Amino acid sequence: MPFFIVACPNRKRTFKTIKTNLISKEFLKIFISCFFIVHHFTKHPSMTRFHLAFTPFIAFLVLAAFGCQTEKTKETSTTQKPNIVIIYMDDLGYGDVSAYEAGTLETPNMDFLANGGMKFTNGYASSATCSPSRYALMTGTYPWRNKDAKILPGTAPLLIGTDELTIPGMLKKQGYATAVVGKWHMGLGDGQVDWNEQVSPGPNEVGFDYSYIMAATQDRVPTVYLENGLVQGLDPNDPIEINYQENFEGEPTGKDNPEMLTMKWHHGHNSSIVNGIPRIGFMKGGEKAKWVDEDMADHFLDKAKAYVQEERDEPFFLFYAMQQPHVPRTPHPRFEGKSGMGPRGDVILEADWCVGEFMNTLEEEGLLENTLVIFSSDNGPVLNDGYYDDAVEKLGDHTPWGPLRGGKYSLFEAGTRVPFISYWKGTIEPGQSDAMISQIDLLNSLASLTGSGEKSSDGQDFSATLLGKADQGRESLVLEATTRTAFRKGDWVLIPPYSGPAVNQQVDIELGNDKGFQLYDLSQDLGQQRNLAEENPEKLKAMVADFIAIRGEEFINTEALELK
Ligand SMILES: [Ca+2]
Repeated sequence: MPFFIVACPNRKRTFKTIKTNLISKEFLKIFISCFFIVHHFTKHPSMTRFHLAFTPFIAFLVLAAFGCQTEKTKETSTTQKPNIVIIYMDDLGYGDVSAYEAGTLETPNMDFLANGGMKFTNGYASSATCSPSRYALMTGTYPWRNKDAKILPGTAPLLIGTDELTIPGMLKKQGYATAVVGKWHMGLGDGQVDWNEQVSPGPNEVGFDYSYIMAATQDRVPTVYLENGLVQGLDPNDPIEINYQENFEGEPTGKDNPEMLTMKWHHGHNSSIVNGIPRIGFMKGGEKAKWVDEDMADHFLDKAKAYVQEERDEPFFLFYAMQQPHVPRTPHPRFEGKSGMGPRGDVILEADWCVGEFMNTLEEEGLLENTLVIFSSDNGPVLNDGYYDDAVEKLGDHTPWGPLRGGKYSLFEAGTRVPFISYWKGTIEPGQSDAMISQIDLLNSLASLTGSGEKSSDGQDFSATLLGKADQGRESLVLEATTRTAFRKGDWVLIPPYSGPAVNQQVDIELGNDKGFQLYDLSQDLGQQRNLAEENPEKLKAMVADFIAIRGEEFINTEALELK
């Protein structure tokens, strides 16, 4: 056996293949065939001694060659179905990646993906907020088609129907092992969750074989990890209770107990206190199960790496949903102060390091040339998002929104246009694409890439564009921000009139609200400073008609943004 291990390339896999062959009927058939072939060619009297001594050995040699060949065939078929990883950031802006906007913050590992793969300059999240973007990414469906796709509390029921088409569900049918590690925020259960029992339905019911998640966000309760629906480290004698309406008697809150806080709240975020940080929502019990905020990045990274190591021999899909740089920004002490920009900059450096570590793992496992990595963010950047954490004060010259207007929550470009990168060593030639592409296109593109016939009706297949083999992109795209929608077609952007403030003062972001129509030509005015609606009525009329043809008249039904 050692001979065959040495004789074949890729020792670990070959060993596994031959072991499998040894117990298979196929092996016996091949061995018997080899024996008789060798027997036939060596039965001449002059070969008798050779015949007796070496026939079984030669037969085994032929078999070993066949074993290698089988392995090659297996690897070829694996090549046809690459591993797929989506690295998904939370609130990372277009200008936060230095490959997009060279500036004061350096992100060498994200840059490695951007400069070694296809860097999209017109890549979009479907929404300017978390839950709707995640829903759209998973299902390939516009979030405004699902009335529940809003920023969800930690007690929200599962946003995705268990019979709905999803990326992991589709890939599972294509033979993939599927997993999510990190931030979920797409709801769990049926609305009446008992966190002390198996929480279901959740990721495992919409296509993920394995899930290791935080339920909602780092600033919302419950502040615990769930593995396949079970809260980790839970002491049955200290059950968890969650309520988003009212506090539990005698429990301290950020509002009433400022002396207990290590991080001060700016708006909202003044309910239960966990690890000195006031959160959204009330929680009681589950002390031993509570996460350590500063360890979260390392914790998710370890789980993501372990999954890759575990599944290295089969095609896998991993949705690695990192929590940075969403609030509360709690860098591990290794990264504290490293950016000079306060915790927001520090956690971006931490996230960048995680990206590097994760890519190193792919390389160490020999998977880099057989893994498509998509890197993106769920929405645009925000500085003060509810805590005093120096994000505004220490920003300096850094521009998280790059050359774009607005940010998280906004209908302007910085709300939804995000870093969007496809990387596949040896397959994707490094380059830049200006093709318009949305995260809702990933389902259809990945389906096409893996030979699945399934597709969503809102998404499009841009597999060739993702691989840098075509420059075709979307003709048009509906953008969403807290129930309001805008429309991009070609280089033009239409923002319909919406009531509400032009600027949300709490986060200091221009939301895109205006009494009249706004029309921008991005080819001339990327920063959306010049509204052409009045001087270009023909274009406005055409854009409104095209928008309504997709979105329908109900685009006027919106809800005001309420930050908690
Ligand atoms: Ca987000």
